[in-house]
Amino acid sequence: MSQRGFVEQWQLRAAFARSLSDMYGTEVPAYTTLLEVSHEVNADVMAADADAAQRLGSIDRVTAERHGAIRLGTPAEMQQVARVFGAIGMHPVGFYDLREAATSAVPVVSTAFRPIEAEELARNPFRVFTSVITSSDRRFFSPDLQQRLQNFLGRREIFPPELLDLADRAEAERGLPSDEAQRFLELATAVFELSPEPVDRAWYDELEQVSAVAADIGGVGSTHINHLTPRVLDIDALYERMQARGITMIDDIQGPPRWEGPDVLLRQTSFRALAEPRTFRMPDGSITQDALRVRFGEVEARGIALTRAGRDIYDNAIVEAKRLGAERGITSAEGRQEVLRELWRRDFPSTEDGLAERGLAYFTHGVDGAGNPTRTPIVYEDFLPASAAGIFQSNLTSDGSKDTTQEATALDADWMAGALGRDLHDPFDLYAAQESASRAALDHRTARSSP
Ligand code: OOG
Ligand code: NI
Repeated sequence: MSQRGFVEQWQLRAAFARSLSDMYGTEVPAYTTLLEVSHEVNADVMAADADAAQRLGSIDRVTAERHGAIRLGTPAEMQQVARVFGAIGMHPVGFYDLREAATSAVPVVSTAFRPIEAEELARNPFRVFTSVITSSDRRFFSPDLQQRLQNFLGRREIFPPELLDLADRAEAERGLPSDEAQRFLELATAVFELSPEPVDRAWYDELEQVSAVAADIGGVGSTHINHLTPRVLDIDALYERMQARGITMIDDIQGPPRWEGPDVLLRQTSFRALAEPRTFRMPDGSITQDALRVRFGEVEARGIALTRAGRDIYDNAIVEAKRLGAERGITSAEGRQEVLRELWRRDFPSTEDGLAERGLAYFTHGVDGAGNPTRTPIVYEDFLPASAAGIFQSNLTSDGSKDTTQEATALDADWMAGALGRDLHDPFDLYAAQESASRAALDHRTARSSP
């Protein structure tokens, strides 16, 4: 029970997710359509079979579930955002190198902030995919451009000191008194609003030559939420209904195919980035109106978390599907789904039992009311680099440029942990710990109840 007038971390997290969602809905009206259609689809899936629909999380959790995506400029900004997320019980998990996963120029590396304990995820699973520009990577930025980019980024202040102070208090005290909680929510939401400040046209365009993502991050004096993604229980139905409402979707649903066996990992799709009015300062000092297309609307369906062995099968299947698709001259999204289904039928067991027996997925173990053993799949809480790259790319207006004769800067999970000044959790370790905790609790129970 929360003490009167004190807002606990999970309540702050849930309130922040709602506040961002309300703000983003006023900025991007198509997002509101996406939410409406998601609710319709989820209601239909629930009506058809409520138990099956809630196999991977209660409908309350799924309805409130969102992930955000943000893009930052420097290790210092990453460290600050980690304090803001730390305040609301979200911790950095996983390292994603989109420079390698993307074929067009996407000069970022990323992590995801999210709750890491099962109870916290059940209370509110809000997560944010957080990327930082790799300004030291010579394939994208010359020494001169790197210097100017770093100077520009070094001058901006994204997180006001008052917000960071409140964040540190909330993290230390595991929540905030309600007045301070309110202030924290206001300040934190404002950080991710689209700024009306004029954008320096020449600087933005120079960065856009390198990469639209670089311009979106380093071409402006603030940051903004790029997308906010609801979870649906039937992503194919959602895709069709969005198209029927006249909203243009990207060609594919990324990730695993729709098939008759268990859903694993994550399936995602998005509507195309929309033209949004922005103000520019031209080289002659005049102010003009134009539009930018950087923000899009994404939606996702979640499946069972795979072990490393399961993940290897997944990664190989995605690569092989690409190769087969090219070899067979396949050009349609449905054709690509067919190839994936063929590989899934070949490589993945068609039942949860099969996944468990072959050690390909994570489950918790328990007993039901009658003392019979039960096994419940653990839902995948993370992201997929190939899908993330696909989503980034399908929404870029140009490929940008990447000088592949240059050496890549080595940036890895350790670099990310150093930038954040915090431990970076490994997603596989978290799922494995959850599985073994459930086994330990079960052994304990069995030991107690045996004579
Ligand atoms: C992040 C793209 C990745 C996902 O769901 O995989 C992502 C971005 O566009 O900033 O959000
Ligand atoms: Ni996303």
